[in-house]
Amino acid sequence: MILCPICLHEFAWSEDELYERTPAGHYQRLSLEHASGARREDLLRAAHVRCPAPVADPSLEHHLPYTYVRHGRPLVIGLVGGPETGKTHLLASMIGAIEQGGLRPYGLTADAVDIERHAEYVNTYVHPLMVERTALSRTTHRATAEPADALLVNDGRHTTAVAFFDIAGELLRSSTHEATRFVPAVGGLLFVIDAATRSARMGDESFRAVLDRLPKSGGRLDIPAVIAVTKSDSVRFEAPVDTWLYDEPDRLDQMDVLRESRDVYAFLHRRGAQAWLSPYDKCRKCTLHFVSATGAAPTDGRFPRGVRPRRVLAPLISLLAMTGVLRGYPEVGI
Ligand SMILES: Nc1nc2c(ncn2[C@@H]2O[C@H](COP(=O)(O)OP(=O)(O)O)[C@@H](O)[C@H]2O)c(=O)[nH]1
Ligand SMILES: [Mg+2]
Ligand SMILES: [Zn+2]
Repeated sequence: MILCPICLHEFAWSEDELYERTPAGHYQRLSLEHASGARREDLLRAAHVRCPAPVADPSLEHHLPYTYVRHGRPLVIGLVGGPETGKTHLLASMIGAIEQGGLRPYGLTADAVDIERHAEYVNTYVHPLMVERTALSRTTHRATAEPADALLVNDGRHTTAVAFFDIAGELLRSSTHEATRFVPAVGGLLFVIDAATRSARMGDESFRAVLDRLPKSGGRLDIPAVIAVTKSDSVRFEAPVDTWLYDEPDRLDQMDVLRESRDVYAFLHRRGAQAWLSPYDKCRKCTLHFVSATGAAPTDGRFPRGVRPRRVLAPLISLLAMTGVLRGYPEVGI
């Protein structure tokens, strides 16, 4: 049985039903009947398996690479935070940074799980933000249980599908809404806090909605979590935010993550934002980060001087390390 990282449908698959992708982007049945040895391996590397989940519309049909199906379960990462905290911009900025090779310093490469869907995500979110310099409108946000994007992350030996879910905070309070279907499958949590907010009310609710729904042992959650304080550009003149934001190394090291976590904790604590720290209290493994998805606030829906993301991959790197996708990067204990 495998878990589809695109729709979270669980299904069994067999080698007799493989597909290949044509240059035009269609999928057709692939026969391995007369292939053996190296030729067979070659065909398998490019083969796909069709996800049998029923879809409302044929364009939603999707295929998973055989390389993924062979390697097991996806890592499902859920972005959690109240409305307008900056989740959608942060994710677009993270995927943009990955597209630009941001995982390479860690020895990781990334490919699309589904080429068409990834391209659609890039065209709808990443490109408008990074290239056209426009702020993403709320109307582009979908309220379904589909992940925003899914990538195959490879460390040279293992491939893991990493699926990102960006769900509107208000929907998380309902345990029956379609959009919250990802919650039980989640393997990593990315809690998003707006650096400029003073009120802890909404964030607290969406955080609690998720934290309450996940199984705990000894009162605590074993799912690794990160807290990303986004829009940190809006508090950039406050020490020590400035040093973290504008002094970004190519490759994070352990001590940096530890020191940054302490600084973010102190920053939130000082603002009386204890409610925001609940993931830190509830999750056994949790690191904290200052990030900026855009580098500045938009003016009339645009970023006239371009979008300059800061430290957007740090929370992801920490999650990949804590979940074991990124090996040889020992965990931080805070
Ligand atoms: N200053 C600043 N504004 C941001 C940043 N990221 C997002 N925003 C703005 O915050 C608002 C909400 O962002 P959005 O990603 O839609 O929030 P979501 O509802 O949590 O998905 C939008 O107006 C964005 O332009 C950032 O890093 N810095
Ligand atoms: Mg959003
Ligand atoms: Zn599926």
